[in-house]
Amino acid sequence: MTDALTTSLHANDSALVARARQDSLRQTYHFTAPAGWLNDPNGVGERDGLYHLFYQYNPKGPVHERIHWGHAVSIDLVHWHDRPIALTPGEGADNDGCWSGVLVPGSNPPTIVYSGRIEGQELACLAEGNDTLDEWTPRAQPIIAKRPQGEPLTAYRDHCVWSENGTWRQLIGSGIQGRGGCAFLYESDDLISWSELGPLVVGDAGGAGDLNNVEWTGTMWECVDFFRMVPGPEGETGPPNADSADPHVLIFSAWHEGTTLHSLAALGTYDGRSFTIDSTQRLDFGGRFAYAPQSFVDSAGRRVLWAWMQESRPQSAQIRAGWSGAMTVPRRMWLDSDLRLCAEPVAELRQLRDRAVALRDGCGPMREAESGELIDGRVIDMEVEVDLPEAGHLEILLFASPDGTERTVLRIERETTGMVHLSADRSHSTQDQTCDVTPRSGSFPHTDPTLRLRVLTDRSSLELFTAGVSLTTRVYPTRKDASTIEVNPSQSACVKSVQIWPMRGAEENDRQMYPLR
Ligand code: DQQ
Repeated sequence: MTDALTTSLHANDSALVARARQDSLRQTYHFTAPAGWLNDPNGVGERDGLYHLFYQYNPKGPVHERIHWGHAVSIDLVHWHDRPIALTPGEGADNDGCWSGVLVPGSNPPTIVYSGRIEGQELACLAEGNDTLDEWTPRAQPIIAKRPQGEPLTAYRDHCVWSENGTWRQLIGSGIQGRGGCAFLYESDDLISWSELGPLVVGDAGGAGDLNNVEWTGTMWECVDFFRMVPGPEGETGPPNADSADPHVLIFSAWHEGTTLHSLAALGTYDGRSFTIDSTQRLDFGGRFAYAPQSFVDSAGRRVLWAWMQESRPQSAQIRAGWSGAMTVPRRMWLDSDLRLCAEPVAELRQLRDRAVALRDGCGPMREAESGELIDGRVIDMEVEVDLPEAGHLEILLFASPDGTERTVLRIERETTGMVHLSADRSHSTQDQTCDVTPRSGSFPHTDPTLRLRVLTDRSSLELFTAGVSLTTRVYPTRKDASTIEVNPSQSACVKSVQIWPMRGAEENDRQMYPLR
């Protein structure tokens, strides 16, 4: 299609982009689609010094329909440049959508394995790309023609592909009815013909299905991501390897009958045929707000992960806004010595920090207004160091109007049990009664009295990191003045330092729904 024709065909697209840009709740330094709908990160990777982020994308509007693969590239994980849409639903097995998948690490030609959707079901499909990863040719037929035959499945989609001892291996997320979520293992010499090796692991759906249980593993596992990781802050990480005694991690997103619950990480041992789970942990205390994560290892050896920050306002509001869905900031992942999977924002994010504003040190409450500098607290990076004795706590008010009627409260409390409790109270985060404002919380073991907190706000998103733990959520303040920050320690707590950096936006100008080469 010529550029002129493309431009006229998509005359309304610029209106959608303009509408999304006008929304004062749209992120400024987190990755979002030009407008329309975004969900899972897909095909994340680094090739020839360039980072690639593909993603579930509907360029027609902010609803989950006929999903394409959007594509953007970056040299620093922070500034992204749109590339042409990589996958578009076609005539064959992906007629109704190109659902999640991966850019196969080390594939040549570059290869995407994804879930083609047709008539309400998904099958494994494959597309081959050119050197720049801008042009993709999908194969007409699925590479695995049928779901595993045997016990009835709840669903079957999403892929993790790696090379192990000279062969390709693949996991496909699924669930066995009446038993639990699972991942099926396959093997191939050429990425095209695959033999089924059976389930790698089957979870325990535990019967009833308590949607409020933040650790429930669901009846289906979406977006499986499987890798090997050596414990330690700089521990080596790579694809699964049955010859290694290193811990293996299986990240999956627990799903039940259409409800996206939360992402979990299972730690255990891999013997080439099966994965024995020793422990399961929450990936993020925000639950569904850090959903469908996918990670890759970059050329520096870091494991970097993104997740989809779902919306918490109704679909009608998303349609009015012209956009839906953002990525978390890219997170560096590592395993601590207790085999807890940890996360922190990648160091590159700091380049977006504007001049720092420091609040006075001390033990009483403090407001950012006291610093004498006006900060828009809706788009900040903040570091707080606090000494919290047992039963001491700290509250950080964010997105707060000066009269306090709108506010989101992060609370960090040291319990007497050696645990630290994190919570986000969103009950007063907006006056828009249609938004979901249920609280988010979780506890983790931590005995050091000093806690270092990192808080990132970006207009309608909030990410808290401390000691490798994360809590991600969304908020939709309605008041224009809901931009102040307050730090309130309990009497026994002492704030050692508070630094706030207004963040510069990272989005490029003139984005298009159908980016041209
Ligand atoms: N999103 C994709 C699926 C995946 C789900 C469809 C997870 O492939 O299971 O957009 O959010």
